Amino acid sequence: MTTNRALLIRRALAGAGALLAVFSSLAVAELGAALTRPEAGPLVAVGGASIDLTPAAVKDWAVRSFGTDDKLVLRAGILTVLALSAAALGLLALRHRRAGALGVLAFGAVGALAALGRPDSVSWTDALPSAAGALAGAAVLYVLTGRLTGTGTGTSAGTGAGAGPGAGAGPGAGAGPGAGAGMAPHEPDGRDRRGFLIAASAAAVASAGAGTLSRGLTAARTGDATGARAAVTLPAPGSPAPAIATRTALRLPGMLPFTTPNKDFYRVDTALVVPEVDATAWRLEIHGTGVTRPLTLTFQDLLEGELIERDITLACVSNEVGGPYVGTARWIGVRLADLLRRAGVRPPSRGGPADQLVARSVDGMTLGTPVEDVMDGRDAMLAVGMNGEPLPFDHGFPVRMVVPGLYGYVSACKWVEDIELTTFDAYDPYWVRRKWARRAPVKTQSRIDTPKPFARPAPGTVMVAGVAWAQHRGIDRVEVRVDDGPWRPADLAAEHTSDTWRQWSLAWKAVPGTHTLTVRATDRTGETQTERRARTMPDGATGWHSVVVTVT
Ligand SMILES: Nc1nc2c(c(=O)[nH]1)N[C@H]1C(S)=C(S)[C@@H](COP(=O)(O)O)O[C@H]1N2
Ligand SMILES: [Mo]
Repeated sequence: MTTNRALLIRRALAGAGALLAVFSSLAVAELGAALTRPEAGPLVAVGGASIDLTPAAVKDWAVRSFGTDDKLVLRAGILTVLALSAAALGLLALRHRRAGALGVLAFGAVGALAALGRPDSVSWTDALPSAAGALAGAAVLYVLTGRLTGTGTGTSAGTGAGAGPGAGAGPGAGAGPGAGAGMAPHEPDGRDRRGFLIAASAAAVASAGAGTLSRGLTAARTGDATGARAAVTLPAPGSPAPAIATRTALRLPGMLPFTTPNKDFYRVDTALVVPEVDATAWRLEIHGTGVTRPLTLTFQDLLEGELIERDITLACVSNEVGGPYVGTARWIGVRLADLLRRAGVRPPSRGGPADQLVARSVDGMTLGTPVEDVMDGRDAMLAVGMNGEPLPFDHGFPVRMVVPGLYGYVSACKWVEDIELTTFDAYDPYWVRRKWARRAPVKTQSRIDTPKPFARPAPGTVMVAGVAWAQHRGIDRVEVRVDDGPWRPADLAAEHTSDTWRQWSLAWKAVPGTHTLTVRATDRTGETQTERRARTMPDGATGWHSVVVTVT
């Protein structure tokens, strides 16, 4: 009974010790990362590697289910795996102390390899944070389990079996006068809980210190980047966007604003740490096949260029029918086609040898865009501003691409630092390697924003309203159907430009009962949205958006 209990306690302490070892190693590793490169920390590196290794379907599901919280969920998942492995390592260490410590080192090796394998890793030093963390964690586990197995060395303090909860009945309970002197022999069964607690507290305090320090360093770094961003003044664009007319932006209750505020703009990317690029050190290289004059541009070069300002609706290929990953912003930037011409690039239709433009971001993401689309006269740009301010960090500061009419994953590279002209045959960028389509023009879509699903409006006139988009083709017609009734034309708000979504509304005479409202749009090429349901993979969802409401 007592032995059983003692064993249980020892196991529990071993588990706790191993958890502490993991905590220490993460704290030390994150401190190392804060001192060198935040992206080289094990959580970020392993998280990033898992994102890259996750099958596209699962990733798509994660984006759909958790939205922008997908990264939080991933982090929680990694920590859970670590905690469970720690418990196992703790038990192992009770029997084989070295093996336990080696186990921690193995986890460190995973972190180090993940860090070195990241596409943005440029130096072997990226392995250092994980290595340092693993050594610290292994040492903590080794020392702590030593206290539990009686093989500990050095300054163990004590007798105190009585310190454990519920162990008061045994002989030698309570701290005798000799306790803490560091000379007392171990208990006969080799337990040294007091020594364990002292060592554990020391490790906990040191780790918490390391954690706090790394947070402080990260905050200081963020402060610098934020300061640099705040110091940016966007010049007035030479070619401003037309004002948004009141007949363009309906003001109906339940409808989203025509221009999506930055704080509400959807965010989809693989970055676990949002890159905080120092705009003053930023450079963009334009080079590759058919480039006769390679360019290196600074942020200042772009600001001093001819700036255009355009309202453009951006959509994600992972957006399901009726989904939220679409938004409209007022972008300021430099025409990408102008820069490409300066570099000597000709589009394929003029005999240029490159048909794909691969944009690469500071975090190693690659997106491939048809050169023809970028140079066909549309407002493809390197954007520096979003809704009147420099790009938010989340949305690509200092510079990102925006190309009207294409899904984000084939056009909208954030934190871009390199543009290479190549061919679709020669290179598959990130998402294409994960089975998404090479070319992905935005599909014509429409969405009911009000009433909300399962709303219970009163009978009488109910405003049905929403948005429709077919960037760069434009929306010509939106129709709404109640149950299986006839399609009725909705009232279209004025078109702002063919690159933006178009709002629509319909006054519906609602009669009691449960009804299904369905919407479909027709773009200016005359093509009506297909009813056929397609998944987001590989080139965007199709189907009609429906909302079920009960009129009472
Ligand atoms: N560097 C980088 N750029 C990126 C991505 C990314 O993961 N990394 N995601 C792309 C995708 S899939 C989309 S839909 C848009 C989203 O841009 P937003 O987050 O500003 O809305 O960015 C694109 N640009
Ligand atoms: Mo996307």
